[in-house]
Amino acid sequence: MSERTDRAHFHSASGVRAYVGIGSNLGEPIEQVRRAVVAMQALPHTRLVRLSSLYRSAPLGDADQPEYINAVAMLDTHLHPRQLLAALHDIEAAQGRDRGAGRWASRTLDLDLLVYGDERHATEDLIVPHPGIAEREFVLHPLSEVAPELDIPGFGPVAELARRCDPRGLLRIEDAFA
Ligand code: A4P
Ligand code: MG
Repeated sequence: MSERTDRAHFHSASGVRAYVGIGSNLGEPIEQVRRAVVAMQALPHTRLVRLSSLYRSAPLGDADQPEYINAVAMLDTHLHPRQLLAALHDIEAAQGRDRGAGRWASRTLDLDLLVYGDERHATEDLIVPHPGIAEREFVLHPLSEVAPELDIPGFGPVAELARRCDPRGLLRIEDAFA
């Protein structure tokens, strides 16, 4: 844990604002996303502040797999980034995520820590902001929906990045809380 992270952790009474990317393309994806949201609402020392609409998206990587449902959650948390990531991995596991399936393979649930406050951190087990954040339409569009003013550390304003990212293959399907 870097000194920077500790400062971020103790900085604000409401905790650190973090964003989580949610993705699923197996086993009733919309239901998987809803269950993940319920599980995140139950995380200790964490408050789910806002959730994007759900988006249907064409698979990145191996095209021969079902389309994804993606969304982004805004959290305020007192968990350190590694604690938060471990808790997200626990939620994935509880929803039957098969980690043996390989990178970019179909999955019941993928929870990526996209942004953790103004933290910039890169070690083998944790990279924030998430390295793919600036190229992915299924991340940038829901992220700019929940946080249009966000300046992604090291990448720039999310609204600008989203404007430059072709939303082809992305379809906003519903308000998750509707
Ligand atoms: N890790 C390091 N930093 C992070 C972070 N910020 N958030 C480590 C999450 N995990 C992080 O992740 C692999 C390792 O990265 C973990 O051990 C973790 O400690 P993973 O979730 O086990 O593996 P993965 O998801 O297969 O790999 P990765 O790189 O996260 O893949 P992506 O980038 O999530 O891609 N197409 C559409 N349309 N929508 C999708 O959501 N998702 C993927 C997966 C491919 N295509 C997609 C979508
Ligand atoms: Mg992942």
